[in-house]
Amino acid sequence: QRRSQLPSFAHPALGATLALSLSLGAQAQKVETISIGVAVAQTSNTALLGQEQVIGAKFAEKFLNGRGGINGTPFKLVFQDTGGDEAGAINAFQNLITKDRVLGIVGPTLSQQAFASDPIAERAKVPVLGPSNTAKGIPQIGNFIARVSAPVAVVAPNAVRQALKLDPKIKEVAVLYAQNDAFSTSETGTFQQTAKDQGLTVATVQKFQTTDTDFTTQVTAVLNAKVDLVIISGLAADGGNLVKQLRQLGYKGLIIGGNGLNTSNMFPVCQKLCDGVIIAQAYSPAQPSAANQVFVKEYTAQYKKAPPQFAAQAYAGVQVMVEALKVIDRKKKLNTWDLDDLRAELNKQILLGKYSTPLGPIAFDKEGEVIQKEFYVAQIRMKDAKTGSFVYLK
Ligand code: 1QQ
Repeated sequence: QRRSQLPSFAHPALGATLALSLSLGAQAQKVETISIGVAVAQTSNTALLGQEQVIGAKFAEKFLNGRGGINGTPFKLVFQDTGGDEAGAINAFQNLITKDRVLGIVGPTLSQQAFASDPIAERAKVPVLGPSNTAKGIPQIGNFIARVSAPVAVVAPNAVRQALKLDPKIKEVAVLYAQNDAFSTSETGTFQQTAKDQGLTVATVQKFQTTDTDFTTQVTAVLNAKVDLVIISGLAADGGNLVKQLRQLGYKGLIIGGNGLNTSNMFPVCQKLCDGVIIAQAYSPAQPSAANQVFVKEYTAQYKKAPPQFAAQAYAGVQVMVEALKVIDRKKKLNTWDLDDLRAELNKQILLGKYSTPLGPIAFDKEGEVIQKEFYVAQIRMKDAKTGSFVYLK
């Protein structure tokens, strides 16, 4: 009962006056540095995914500033670690909005976090680009929320179709998902529907938690169901352990991993037993656009490996913000704007633009959903316990 804790003089009208004058005070803020916030997981198990986003964003900062930044003025990325949970994402967003005064935010890592933190940016009228939020319903959180990460509904079915291409005899499927994660519950819905649409029988559906480490119960159920395909929607640590335990206990068939398993940072978890896992991709280093080919060339020169999906998407998120800011700056120099107005203008411009990114040409619909054409499927190939790669399938 918050209301009863208010001091007796706190009349609602007084509260409104106070809030108004505070927001007027904030509006007087001019834009001094061109700061873009990056709120991704740098710690916790979610950092297995977030680390690649940090690399992709930092690469964008260096690469795009090297090519003139915002019409000759460099921009700055401000990183705030979200950790792996909702509270961490909320805290990172609040810091970026009120302390760092960023123009827009690329983040957070998980859809589970986005459903908690994006409403904060929406209320503050700060544009957000989700770099990896793929659950159903993300752009619909609000007018200031868009994403460069194509939704599970369009990405995930590609993995099932590819599995059937590799083995047309597949009939029975086991589906497993992390029930405490919004992305995983969204993705498993798509996987289960796609399996049925492809004429497959979902023989068993098993649930787990992203914090689980022992999957004996679920693996036993999968083995008893005698399936020829296993489809996992979880995150990297739990997903990797699940793959490992499926193989250790004797499962021999194909495994599809969802987007949460889409990182080589999972290799230390399942090691050689990661081999063969099929994962749909919203990015390919082979995408032939000039924007992607120069990105791949310079990224590979710097990191000695091809860019992974999460790095490419984080790069694209920063790139979209930068290109939208360039357009605005050409009409009215960024340092002459007031912060609130520029944030609102940036949001408008993001949605209006068309962008040549490493993901291929992208744009946004009026809700902020990414419009992207090309998707791919890759398969993990382990050379030994430590080293492996994602091999793109035809
Ligand atoms: C989401 C995801 C994650 C697995 C990406 C890191 O797709 O949470 O929406």
